Amino acid sequence: MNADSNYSELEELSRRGRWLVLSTVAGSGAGHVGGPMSAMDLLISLFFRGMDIKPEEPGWPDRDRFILSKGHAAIGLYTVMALRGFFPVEELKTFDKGNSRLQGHPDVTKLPGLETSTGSLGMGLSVGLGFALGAQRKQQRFHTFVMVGDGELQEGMVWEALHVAPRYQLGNLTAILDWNGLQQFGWLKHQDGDGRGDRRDPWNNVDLATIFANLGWRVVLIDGHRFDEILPAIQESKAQPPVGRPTMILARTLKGKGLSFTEGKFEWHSKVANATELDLARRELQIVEAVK
Ligand SMILES: Cc1ncc(C[n+]2csc(CCOP(=O)(O)OP(=O)(O)O)c2C)c(N)n1
Ligand SMILES: [Mg+2]
Repeated sequence: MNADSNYSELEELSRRGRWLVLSTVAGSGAGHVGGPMSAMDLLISLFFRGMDIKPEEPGWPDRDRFILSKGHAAIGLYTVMALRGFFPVEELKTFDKGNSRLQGHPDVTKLPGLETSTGSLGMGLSVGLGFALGAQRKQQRFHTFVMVGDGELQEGMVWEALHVAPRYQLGNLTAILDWNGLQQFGWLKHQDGDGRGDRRDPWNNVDLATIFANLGWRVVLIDGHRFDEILPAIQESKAQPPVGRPTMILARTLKGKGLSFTEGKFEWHSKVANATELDLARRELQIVEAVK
């Protein structure tokens, strides 16, 4: 996976995170798996290395901001926040219950540590742009990170933010595209003239790096599962002058990353693991403790 073994702690956290995603969704009987798995290494990198945060003081004014614009991957974010100490890992068992702080999609009114509510795709980058613009105007030094899905990138509002952020010279803003090549459903075989338009992956063979660069973004293309590429990309983003080019990290990822039966399978976008799958996952992720 990674070229050297300096990242064993992060790899261990990612394995544990992936296990908690799968087992928590199984426990609650509903939720998303594929998107949280593709984002896990990026989230672990942000919360355990990249961002300046204080889990014991989630409202710390100087904290770096993170927005999970692809809010359906909430269980991935909650898992990483729990592992980082924002709340007890045990609380993950309440995921998606009516009175839980851990709603199926992030609810900023419920859980300290969230910066905004998401779930309706398309809005997070605009919110992050507002945070970054406010910080720039008030000369606050925090950095804002926004994770966007590649399916989400089809939402028009994302492109408004993509267009505007460089014009405000928001060097304190970083977008991370979780470019896993899949969305909610698979890609139907394309047939010309079937009257339904082109049904293939809309970003396949699209040179997004050039498009974003031409809009004025500083573009970094990485493997979103290699810590030796993720961590420098995050650090270099934060090192940008706050009045400068915003950064777009194009992270190539694998939906369902980490498990033989979920990798690259759109069916695992939102699916509940059965007992056999949980057993297999425990072995593949090298989870030793007995879990529910
Ligand atoms: C505005 C809006 N339209 C549709 C949905 C339903 N929806 C939830 S996830 C999803 C697919 C998202 O794909 P992508 O952004 O690629 O996420 P990932 O592959 O990382 O799971 C859709 C269509 C939604 N949440 N919001
Ligand atoms: Mg996707």
